[in-house]
Amino acid sequence: MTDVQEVSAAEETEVSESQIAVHWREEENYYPPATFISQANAADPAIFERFSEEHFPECFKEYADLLTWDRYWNTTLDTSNPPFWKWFVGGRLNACFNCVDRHLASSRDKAAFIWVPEPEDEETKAITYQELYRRVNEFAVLLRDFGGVKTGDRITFHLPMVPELPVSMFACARLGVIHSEVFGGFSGAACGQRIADSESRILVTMDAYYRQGELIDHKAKADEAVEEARKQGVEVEKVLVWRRYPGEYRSESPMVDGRDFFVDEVLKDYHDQLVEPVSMPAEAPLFLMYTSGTTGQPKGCEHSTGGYLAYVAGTSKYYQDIHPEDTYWCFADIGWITGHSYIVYGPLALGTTSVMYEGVPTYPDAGRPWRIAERLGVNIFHTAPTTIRMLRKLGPDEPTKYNYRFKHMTTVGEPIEPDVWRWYHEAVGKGQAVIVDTWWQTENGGFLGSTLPALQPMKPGSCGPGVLGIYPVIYDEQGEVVEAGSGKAGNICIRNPWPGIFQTIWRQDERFVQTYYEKYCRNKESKDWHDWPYFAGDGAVQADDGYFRILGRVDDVINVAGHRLGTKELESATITVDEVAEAAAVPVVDELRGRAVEMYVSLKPGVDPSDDIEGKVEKAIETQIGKIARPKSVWVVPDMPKTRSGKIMRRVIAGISNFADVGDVTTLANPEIVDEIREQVQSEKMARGEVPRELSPEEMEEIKAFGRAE
Ligand code: 6R9
Repeated sequence: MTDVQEVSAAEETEVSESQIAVHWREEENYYPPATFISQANAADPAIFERFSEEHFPECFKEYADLLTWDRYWNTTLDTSNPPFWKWFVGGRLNACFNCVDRHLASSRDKAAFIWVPEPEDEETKAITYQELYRRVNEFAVLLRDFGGVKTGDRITFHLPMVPELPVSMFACARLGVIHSEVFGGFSGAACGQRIADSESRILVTMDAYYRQGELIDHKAKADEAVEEARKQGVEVEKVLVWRRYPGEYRSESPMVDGRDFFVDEVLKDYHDQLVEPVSMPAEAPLFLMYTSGTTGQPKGCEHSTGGYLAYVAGTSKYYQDIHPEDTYWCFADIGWITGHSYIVYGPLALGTTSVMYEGVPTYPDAGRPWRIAERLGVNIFHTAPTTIRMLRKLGPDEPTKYNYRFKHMTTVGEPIEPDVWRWYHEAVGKGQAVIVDTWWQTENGGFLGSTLPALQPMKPGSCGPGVLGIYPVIYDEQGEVVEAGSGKAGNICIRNPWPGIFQTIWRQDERFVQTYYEKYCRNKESKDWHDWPYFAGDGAVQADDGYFRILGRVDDVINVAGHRLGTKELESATITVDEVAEAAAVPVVDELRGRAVEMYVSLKPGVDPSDDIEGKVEKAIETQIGKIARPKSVWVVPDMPKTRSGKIMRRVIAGISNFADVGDVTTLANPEIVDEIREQVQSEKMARGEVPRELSPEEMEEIKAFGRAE
């Protein structure tokens, strides 16, 4: 078929806007080994009945009962002001007490955190529950007496992956102060904006930290942050600076007299002091976590104390299969929701040992994670597809060289290509570990979609069904249910409230309702939760067996001549080419077809770019998806622009492909790659005479909105 014939064929096909063509083949099931099942926290299928819809919302008592309450609640779920759901109303508790104090009696000398610095010759530090208790108390007293904060105030942290971060979090939680951690890799300006939005008067930061073998000067960003916040009308009174090496200042940035203080110096005044945990209402906010939408300012997702903590404790127990004696390593950054829920609050609520690593996965080489796992006896491992791809790319055979054994592994953050999943299973998991592919969002507190590891088989590329007590549904644009097994995609929604759901966007109730509930609300007057499905903003398809395959953000769809193609399926097809390590699909404005696809690929080490690869990628897409999806160009680039949580910034490369503005790149993990790719792609396009016409304002908006990541 010629292009023109394809276009008319496509026009004849009726494709509703919510339906993304889904071309994936069904993958085979994998079953958990008997050794896993025999020890699993959730091994009895009766659990499904306990969490069935007829037992909602009382089923979540099981999660709340994992916590120690100062006062038990009287109403499990209050729906009187939809969609501002309140969980465990009347209950009181303290999150710090639940994660620290209550473990002292049985586990005083057990490691709460094991911290691995990036430099391999620096000593790994174990912080016992007793030590954590002492450090949290001292810092809490400092915040109260020196910082002058009180219950309900906000404090912004701009901290890297160091033990001082959870210490600071728990200190706030102890006082009922709301913490807002800004990912350490973000710019000073990004931090300042979040300080202003949350009206924090105190910024907690660090002088320096290691990344990729380099001691990064971090304090400099605090000055920019304070400046930006001031521009936005908020004055930071104190900047509290932890030091990577207490007593030694490793930043070039001068300390501002009367504003900046070294925490290790001020702490001397609070040596061994204790403060009682403040008993907080279940629905008091515990923290803010900022996330970006496609438009507008970042949203401060406000998470509750009781509902959130119950939800992360419950899901850590059943889905992470954490037992107190496990050594659990979630290889994510605490500056991301995954780290809050599944490095800090969930695992510590269960009293386990949580491993924290300061640096990058491949420093000094791709064997690093496996050396850490072997040395510390890690048996539960949790990371993101981007890390898995990187480790596969740089050291496909490294895991076999180390003698560790994982019983359980997690992937989170992005759809994982089945090919990558299989490497994770075979090479990293040595064919013996169960895998959970957990789908959820910053807004959600904890997992929404996953298999229950001992009771449901795994299927590469699919997260599984809704987790216990979560009832997902796929709607089309008209609000009609898209049936499982229909092969059609649509918008995945959650029909019911759950304890981990965020309470609102900080100080933006209207935006909260509009973004997440307006689309499918059946009756705005209704106080019945059934009328208020939660709109997640992800496209998904549900197979016959009830498993969901997440296609990515609904904005990540490329409409080629009326065919809506999910970026993820294009990328999955591309990654089946042997030489390819990572792939990203973006739209380019195309006179004939409206939009055309451009693929960006990075190659495995040792593979040289060649025309050959371009051909192979085209062929893979043609055979696995169809001619309509054939990319207009395939660009072999050294690396993809990524957020610090590893999500590929498709809007940046879409901007490059369309000769449009790439927007703010200051929060990228690797901003330097942007110019490099732009130079490469645009000069080649100019040489080929492929410079697109000037985009209309609407097209500009579309390109800018492409993808969700910051
Ligand atoms: C936890 C986290 C949320 C978005 C979400 C979706 C994507 C997350 C996924 C996944 C496919 C998974 N996502 N987990 N897609 N499979 N297992 O990542 O939160 O940073 O807010 O991102 O990430 O598109 O909507 P957050």
